[in-house]
Amino acid sequence: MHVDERSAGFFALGMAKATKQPTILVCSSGTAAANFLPAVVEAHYSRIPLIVLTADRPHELREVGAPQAIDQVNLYGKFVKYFADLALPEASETMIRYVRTMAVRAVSASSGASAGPVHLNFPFREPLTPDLSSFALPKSWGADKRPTCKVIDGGRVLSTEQIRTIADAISKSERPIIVCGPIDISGFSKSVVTFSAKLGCPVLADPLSQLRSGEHDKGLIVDTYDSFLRESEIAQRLKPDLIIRFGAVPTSKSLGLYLQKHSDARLLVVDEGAGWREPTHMFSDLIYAEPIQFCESIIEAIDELNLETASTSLEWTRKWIELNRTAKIELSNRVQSEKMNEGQVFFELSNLLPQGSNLFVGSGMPVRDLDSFYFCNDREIKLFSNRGANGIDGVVSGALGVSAMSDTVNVLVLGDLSFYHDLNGLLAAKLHKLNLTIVLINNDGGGIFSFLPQAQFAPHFEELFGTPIGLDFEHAVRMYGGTFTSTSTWGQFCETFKRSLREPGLNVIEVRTNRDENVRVHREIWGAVSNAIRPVLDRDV
Ligand SMILES: Cc1ncc(C[n+]2csc(CCOP(=O)(O)OP(=O)(O)O)c2C)c(N)n1
Ligand SMILES: [Mg+2]
Repeated sequence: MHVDERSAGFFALGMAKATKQPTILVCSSGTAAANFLPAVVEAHYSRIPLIVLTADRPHELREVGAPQAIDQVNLYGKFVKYFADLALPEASETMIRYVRTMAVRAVSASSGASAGPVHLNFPFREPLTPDLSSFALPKSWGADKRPTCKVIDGGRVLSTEQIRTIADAISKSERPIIVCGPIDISGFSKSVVTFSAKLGCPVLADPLSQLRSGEHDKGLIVDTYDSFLRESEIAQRLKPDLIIRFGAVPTSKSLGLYLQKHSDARLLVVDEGAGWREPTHMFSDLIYAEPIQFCESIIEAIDELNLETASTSLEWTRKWIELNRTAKIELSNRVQSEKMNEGQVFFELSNLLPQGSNLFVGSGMPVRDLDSFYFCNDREIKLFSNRGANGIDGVVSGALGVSAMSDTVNVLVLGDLSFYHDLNGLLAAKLHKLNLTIVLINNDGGGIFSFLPQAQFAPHFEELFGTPIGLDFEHAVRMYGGTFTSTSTWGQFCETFKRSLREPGLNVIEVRTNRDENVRVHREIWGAVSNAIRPVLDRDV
């Protein structure tokens, strides 16, 4: 139960992200249903299974001025994979069979690749009061509660011929890289690192690829590319001849520009959901295949055909690893200071988060700082973010939805505007007694915009982009029964953070920063990285 449907939508989305199972959202009619739209849009683009059940008026009361009635037919437009306007309920065997089969259809449509939202609209005639005292399954269902039918999906499997052709092309590459964007498939990390080891090539891993945490081998994983690919000479000289990309489009802008710069390299995009996710339009091959199976079958084909993979230049891979090592030393040293800076939150969290934690990260600077400062570690830590549509709405609810489904440490890091946007979402923490530590990076406005060229236009920048809101969030957090601590030093932050993990419920730790100062610190760090890595390019490694 959640009173605000907009928050409820994102809460359900968080639950579905955590379980990877379709989550059901139910509401009454009218704008209640319309408030699910932002979450439905995010579910569509991030491929999360949601089943939206909306109540509606019967046909004779539609579009004739009846109260709380809006046109709900195809309300979510093309953002749902399947829509049905169901028949009025009827206690006949045929109609019960019909509605149960619709349930199977909804589950199958929402969870089949690529997963996404579906919408079933239910008309009801008055009386609308349920008789809960006599609530029982209809007799015709009998003892058998199994679905009326099952859907058997063969999945996307490439033919031997297709695999061999791709394996042959891959094995000829001298300077391959693997790029992993946001992806969450159990077992993928292990499988892609085995694949990269076979090719002997580096893996550029977005934090949301889940590759930076866990027990798999990380010897070939590059987690600092965002900082060193900013250096145009480096980006120019690291010339790949083959790029194999998995998952959604990576967060890093410098990585995007790097890939665009090398448009002559062959770009293979592997997509289990048969989508079209490559904004540069530069893919040479769009491969619709399940990623784990893809990695395994290419390795098999390379072995079977005795293809020579040693063509990957050793120097090429060593150069990437050395650049990564050097950049990481510089980033780690520079980001740590007693006076708080935003990037340090993620650096500290990659050390502080215990085994099995969930870390949800908001849009704006947090997801970018996650990319820059959250480095590889061997603990199982699951990372979440709403990267389908990159909205700053529903972040609090998304994290609470994840927390509702997992009995572990749950942490959310987000900016002040994102926090404000979904303050209503905090109600779920109180009502459902959820555990969540929120690290609120409060720079009083949209810090991300200070990095853009419009930051130079002083007279209107603050009003149109910076948008400071000057709120003291402590009152709101206390209203929902949470604790609120503002921290000003790292010692204090770490101590408060560790304490919050021992104290159940909602705990908010505010880190106050300044947007101008934040840009200065980031540029200083990137400058230092650039100085440290340039010599590596010319050095024999
Ligand atoms: C619903 C929605 N409205 C507006 C935006 C545009 N937008 C992207 S980032 C951002 C600012 C975020 O500010 P904050 O959460 O404080 O994070 P910061 O950039 O300060 O780290 C805005 C307004 C968006 N992504 N989603
Ligand atoms: Mg902010």
